[in-house]
Amino acid sequence: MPPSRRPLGAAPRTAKAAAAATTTGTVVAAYRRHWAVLRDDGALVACVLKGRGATIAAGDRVQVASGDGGGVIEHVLPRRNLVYRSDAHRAKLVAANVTLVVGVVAPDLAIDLELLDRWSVAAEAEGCAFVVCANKSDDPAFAGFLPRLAPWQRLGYGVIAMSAKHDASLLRARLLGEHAVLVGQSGVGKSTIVNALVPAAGARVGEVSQALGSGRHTTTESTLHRLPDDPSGGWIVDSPGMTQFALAHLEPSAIPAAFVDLRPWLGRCRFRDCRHDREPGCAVQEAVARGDVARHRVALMRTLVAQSEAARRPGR
Ligand SMILES: Nc1nc2c(ncn2[C@@H]2O[C@H](COP(=O)(O)OP(=O)(O)OP(=O)(O)O)[C@@H](O)[C@H]2O)c(=O)[nH]1
Ligand SMILES: [Mg+2]
Ligand SMILES: [Zn+2]
Repeated sequence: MPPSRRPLGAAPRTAKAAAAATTTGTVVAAYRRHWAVLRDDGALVACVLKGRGATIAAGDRVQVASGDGGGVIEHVLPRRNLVYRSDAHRAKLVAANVTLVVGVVAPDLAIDLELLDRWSVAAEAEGCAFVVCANKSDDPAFAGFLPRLAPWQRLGYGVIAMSAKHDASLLRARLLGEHAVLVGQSGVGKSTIVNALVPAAGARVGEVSQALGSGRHTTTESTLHRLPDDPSGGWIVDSPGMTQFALAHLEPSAIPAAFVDLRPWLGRCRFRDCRHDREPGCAVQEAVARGDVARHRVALMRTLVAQSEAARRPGR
């Protein structure tokens, strides 16, 4: 939808009009070289970027000038964080200014539960809360699936069991006032959840594509939706499904503290630069030996640190 236009080249008549030509807004979707921005006055405008090279993701706050038939992003306002995800081939921005990461899983798919660890680490590293959404509670396999999520509950993360097809109110209550992103493998129901929470979302779901005869319908870009009737301005980002979630972009030194269960032991090892492997006096390995920390969590931490260091090595 284009913003109100004035004839090309005509100067704004008053100082007030000049001020009105620039407004702030929130990026709702990012495409290759253009962005959909929801201006604070409620208008949705297609924008291009002034200059080049800026990183812009859904959730970014931007200063937008009215242009001919659209808008121009003049600059990106300072952001509190930027949630990334990556696979073996490339990194992808998920969203900016996030307060809550929602990891969605479902019983009917071969779910790689290590992804829950990776999502929670991504959330902790960006200063976000993390919650697990166990979707498709109407599926017969759900009763056998839910107990598998107990380890994340023990780490202190909430687990919300629900069926997006029937009732998303438990999740909605958790989302109020949050700037949330849904992450999860393809087909777990992220777009169905967004449709249940935001009736006007028009988020694309499997049924749509079936109706169109094109088989599965997969989300290809992150898209932000404002939660209706949330006076505190909550929003939710639907993101494309991914089977891998590499975190090579995280600072190696920041990774151990992103594991909530390791935090109490960090800084207590005999060596200040302890890698928590086989060093004598390693408080983390001692916690593993006592059964206070799961061995696979430390193994994942060390894998992520090694990958992050490898990605920073010169000549790569
Ligand atoms: N039984 C059941 N099916 C569901 C539920 N939620 C979603 N589905 C179905 O699961 C399939 C995938 O749903 P989507 O919402 O497209 O999944 P998605 O996570 O957005 O997938 P991608 O966009 O590929 O990442 C569709 O056929 C939905 O109808 C649920 O609560 N119960
Ligand atoms: Mg989807
Ligand atoms: Zn150690």
